[in-house]
Amino acid sequence: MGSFGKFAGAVALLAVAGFQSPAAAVVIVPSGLSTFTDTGNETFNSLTVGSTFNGHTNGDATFTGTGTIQQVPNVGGQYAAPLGDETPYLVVRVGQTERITFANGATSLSFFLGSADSYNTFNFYDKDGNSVGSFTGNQLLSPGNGDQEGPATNSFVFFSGDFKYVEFGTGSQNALELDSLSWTPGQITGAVPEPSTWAMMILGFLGVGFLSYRRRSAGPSLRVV
Ligand SMILES: [Ca+2]
Ligand SMILES: [Ca+2]
Repeated sequence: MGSFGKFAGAVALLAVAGFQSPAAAVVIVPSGLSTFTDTGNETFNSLTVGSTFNGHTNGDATFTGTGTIQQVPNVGGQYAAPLGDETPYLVVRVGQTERITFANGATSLSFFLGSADSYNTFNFYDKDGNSVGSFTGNQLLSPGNGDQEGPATNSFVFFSGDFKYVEFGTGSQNALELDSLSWTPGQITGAVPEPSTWAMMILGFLGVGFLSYRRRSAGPSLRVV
């Protein structure tokens, strides 16, 4: 294979490898923030208390599922507001799930988790539905015993990674309660060029390579000085 052939092969390999950056798994980032403040992309405050708000959209995020909006007063054995929270918040009870799907994926997520329980689940998925992170309430805020009064089980939690959607659940016991949700939009769809764009880019690379090959082959008399 000539030098131009090798060059073109290398360009093709780089084009395939370089644009498929591996997605980062979702990890917990310790926050240490246990004082409730109702801020963020979604405070749930504009939603109707008692509603499932299924299909609600907020910017690039779409909420689907059977979770409901609740607000103080608490209902024993059913749900309790996160510590210090007197505003509307999200509750997921037994048999319910709440999914948040991000149009272009997301690279971070945070919220104030109330009365963390060991059976609360927080599952992250990529655009193909593969798990990229799976956590329990006990992993987020230990000891995950559902305490409604202490900062250990009522605190902001942060996640970092690449994901398309996240799903909240609570197994066979009540309940998962959270508020003050924020996220960073990702680039899952925006980063993938259309096929025609790919063809133009590869042709462009090959053209540059061919010109450089021609210049090298022509000898020193044609060099621009
Ligand atoms: Ca709220
Ligand atoms: Ca709880």
